[in-house]
Amino acid sequence: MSSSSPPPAPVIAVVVFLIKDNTVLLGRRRDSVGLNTFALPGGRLEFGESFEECATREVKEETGLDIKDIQFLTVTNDVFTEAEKPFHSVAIYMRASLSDPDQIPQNVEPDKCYGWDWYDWKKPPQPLFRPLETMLKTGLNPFLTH
Ligand code: 8DG
Ligand code: MG
Repeated sequence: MSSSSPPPAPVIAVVVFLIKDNTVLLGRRRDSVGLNTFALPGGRLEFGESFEECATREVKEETGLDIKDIQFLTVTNDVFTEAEKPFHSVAIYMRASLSDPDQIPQNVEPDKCYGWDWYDWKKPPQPLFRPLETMLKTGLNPFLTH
């Protein structure tokens, strides 16, 4: 970034702890930000959306799954200064469950993700996407409000 260009505006994203029994849905990122790290489904809030609408849309777009019982969990504020293009992201974390527990996740955006699977949140795969790792260290348990 040249010293004359203003920094990019912070991005607002909604990400979803999709819970099934004792497990949570994670996918390995295929993106320059957090390449190869495990992250939740989610993406940028679009104009006029509620957090619940954004959660529903992003989960559907990335995994093909339909969700229900969507609740607010927490919010995080991360600045990625070491990224190729530095950026600042505010993430709204929601939790949800599957509308139909027999539904199977699809890798709808294979250019952005290596695939989705269910993982035990007590033994999450490594490495986690850094903002998710930071959130985990706060001790918040997404299962408690279940
Ligand atoms: P979009 O263009 O489809 O709207 O966005 P995206 O391409 O799906 O964006 P993303 O990188 O998946 O998510 C947006 C931001 O959310 C991401 O850059 C940083 C923040 N974020 C967290 N934690 C997590 C997480 O666990 N998963 C995802 N996907 N994003 C997260 O802070
Ligand atoms: Mg995404």
